[in-house]
Amino acid sequence: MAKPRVGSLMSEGVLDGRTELRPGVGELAGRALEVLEANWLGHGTRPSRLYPHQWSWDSACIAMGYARWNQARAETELRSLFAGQWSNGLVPHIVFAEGNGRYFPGPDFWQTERSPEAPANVKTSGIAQPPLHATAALRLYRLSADRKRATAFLAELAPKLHAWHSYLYRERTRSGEGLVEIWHPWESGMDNSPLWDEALARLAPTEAQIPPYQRVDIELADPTERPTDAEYDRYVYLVGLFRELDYRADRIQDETPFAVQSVLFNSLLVQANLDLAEIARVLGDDPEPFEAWAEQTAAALDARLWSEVDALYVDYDLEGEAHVEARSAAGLAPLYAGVPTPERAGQMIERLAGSRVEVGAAGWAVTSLPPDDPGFQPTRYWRGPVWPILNWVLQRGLDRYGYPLLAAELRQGLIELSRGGFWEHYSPVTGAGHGGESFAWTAGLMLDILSIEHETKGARMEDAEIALGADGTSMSSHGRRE
Ligand code: 2M8
Repeated sequence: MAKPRVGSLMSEGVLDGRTELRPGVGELAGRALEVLEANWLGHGTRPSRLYPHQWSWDSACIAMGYARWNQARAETELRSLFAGQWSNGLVPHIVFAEGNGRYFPGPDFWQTERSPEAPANVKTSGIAQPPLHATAALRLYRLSADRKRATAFLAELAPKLHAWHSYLYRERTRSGEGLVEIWHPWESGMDNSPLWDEALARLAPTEAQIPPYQRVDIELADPTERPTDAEYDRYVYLVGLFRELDYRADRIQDETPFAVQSVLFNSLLVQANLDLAEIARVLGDDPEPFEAWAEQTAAALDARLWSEVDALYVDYDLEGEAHVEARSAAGLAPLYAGVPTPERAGQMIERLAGSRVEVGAAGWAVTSLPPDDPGFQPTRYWRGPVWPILNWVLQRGLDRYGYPLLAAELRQGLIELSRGGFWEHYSPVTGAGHGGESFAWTAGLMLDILSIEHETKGARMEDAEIALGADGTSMSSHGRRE
């Protein structure tokens, strides 16, 4: 199958007028900041109209995006997310902004008050999302205009990050091997990826086992781009089960019919541990425990999840007692964390999980499912579209292993796509945006991509409308200071 080319469609003007704007880098950053501003809830940032609360890994990416531009806002973003942290250390995947917009499942469905470990004054979900938070906090420190202030913020956040990682190692590993497990597809961040199909197919809940519910997402978004009802039944069934178990981690681990060691989740955790070790060094604390976690998880990824045939790391289904059959660019994530040997890295980069598509004249990106996979659907959620986070992870990995040209081309692909707007995801066939529009997560990652471009190429980032204040505050294109 020929690789789809986005660029030709763009240059021929087949796509709508949005792509004709071709703003300069500074203007792109300004637009990204406007998207963040439009999604600001007063204490944290919602991903988009479709997701009217604070999401865990979205917020980490948003804070990272703000790092160069608005130190105060980045701190507030993380502080607000961690206000929802449970006493056992769990950072929940949603911190609800009550009374704000419609979303299912909301706090009434989660009923996390059943757990004495849930915070009393903040409503949250009861499951996790990938751990990017220490990485965001360190990035914030490194890009800060005001180092003293940034150090104080690190000191405030470090114990919470420590508690979060402790939770993962204490409650989410088995037999001390160092790979953490997810108990719900939502915990992977890649909700309806084919990676979970086999494990979900085994669940087959009866009607009586599925608590009554009504989807909101398909009222607000195109149902052909969203997960199916059969998938939602299983998502809801699992939440119902965790709710019945009062969110007790020990009981869930014993009883959950869905438990997977995710390559992406564990890779992000390895790097987050390394970043936590660095934070400890900055604060004059002992980095060793975090380095030990990083080493343990990296070694387990390498020993247990590498597939020589595919030149890729593959997830492990603990309930099915088998490696997951589906392949996705998420399996390249260990590059990001420095896990593979240079030789393995070379093999991975040569194949790129078969997921590479060209974007524009000089860019490319990876899709969420290889275009030649029979299940590839270019606009259905995690079953084909180009997703910014997977590409952000990969470009970091390429730089890390000494492939700066490839990394720069990948960033170029993302920049090209973002010129058509900050969408939740993009069709690898047409380059058009899909899912939620004016998406904060995408805007946050683009700001970080532009920062990396600045660091690696010295690209001009200054824009008449965006001036970084000497006090570490920034002026947005609205002319407002924070
Ligand atoms: C998507 O997930 C939520 C559930 O958490 C949903 O579909 O309702 C995923 O893409 C997830 O990774 C993301 O964090 C969230 C908000 O952007 O949306």
